[in-house]
Amino acid sequence: MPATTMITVAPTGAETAKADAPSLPVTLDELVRTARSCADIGASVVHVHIRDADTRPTLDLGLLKETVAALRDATDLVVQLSTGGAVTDPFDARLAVLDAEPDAASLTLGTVNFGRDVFANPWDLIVELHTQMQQRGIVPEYEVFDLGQLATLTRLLDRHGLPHGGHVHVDLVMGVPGGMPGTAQALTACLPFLPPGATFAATGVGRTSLPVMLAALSAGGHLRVGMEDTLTYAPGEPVRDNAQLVARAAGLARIAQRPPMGTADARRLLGIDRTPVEAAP
Ligand code: KMH
Ligand code: ZN
Repeated sequence: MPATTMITVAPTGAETAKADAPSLPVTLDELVRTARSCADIGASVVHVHIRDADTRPTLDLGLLKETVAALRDATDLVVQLSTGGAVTDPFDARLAVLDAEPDAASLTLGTVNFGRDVFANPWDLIVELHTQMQQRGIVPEYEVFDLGQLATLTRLLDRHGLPHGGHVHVDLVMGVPGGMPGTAQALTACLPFLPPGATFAATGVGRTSLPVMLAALSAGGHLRVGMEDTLTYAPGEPVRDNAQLVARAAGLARIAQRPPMGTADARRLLGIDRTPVEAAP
C-alpha cells in the first residue's frame, strides 16, 4: 500500500459550458488561480483542457504553450495536458498537443461511447501518441474507460516498450455513460489486469465520484477529482469550485492514513525528470 496519495485535479474538461458552471476555470488566469489553490490543499498533478476566448474547448497550440508556461511559473504541479481533447477534435490536433512540451499527457487506450457521442481512440493513434511521447520525453497517463483497454495497454507495452521514465501509471475513468460503471466491483475487476509494477488512480464521473474514491483508497490507488468529472458535490448541491473537490479528496486520503503526496514525490513516482524552477510565491 503506498504511504501517500497522489491527487490529480482535472479542473475544466471539454464538456461543460461556463454558463452551466460559473466557477469552471476557462481563462488562463482562472486556471492558474485554480491550480494554485488546489496545490495548496493537496493536489500534485493538474490535468489540463483549455478554452478559447469564447470559452469553447480548443487545442490552439499557442495557448497550450502559454498555459504550460504559466502553470510552471505559478506552481510546481506536474502539468499534464489532455490529448483526449473534445470528442470533435481531429487526431492530428490531438497529437500536436505534444508540441507544447508538457511534463505529462493523457493517452486513452481505446474507443468508447461517451454519452451520445463517440470518443475515438483507434490503435494507430494510441501507438503514435505512445511513441511520440517516448521520443519527446513526455510521461503518459494511460486513461482506461473499460476493462478491455487494459488488454490494449499490455499489447502496447509488449510491442512498443515502456513509456518515457520507465513507469506505467493508469487512470481508471469510471462512470462515463458508455464505459465501465463507477463501482467498487468494477474497480476491483480491473486490478489484476494492470501491468506488473504499474500504479493506478481512479476517477469517478458524476455521482460515482465518492464510491470510486473510497474504493481506490482502500485498494492502494491514487485519486483524480475536479469539475471535468463532477459538478454536484452532494445531491442537490452544485460544486462550489475545484478546491472543494480537492479538499474532500485530501480529507479522505488523510482518513485512509495515506495523506496527499507532494509534487516532488509525484514526479518521482511518474518518472518525470524535468525539475521545476522555483514557483512564484
Ligand atoms: N473530453 C473527453 C472526450 C482526456 O482528457 O484525455 C476526453 C477526455 C480524456 O477528457
Ligand atoms: Zn480530460
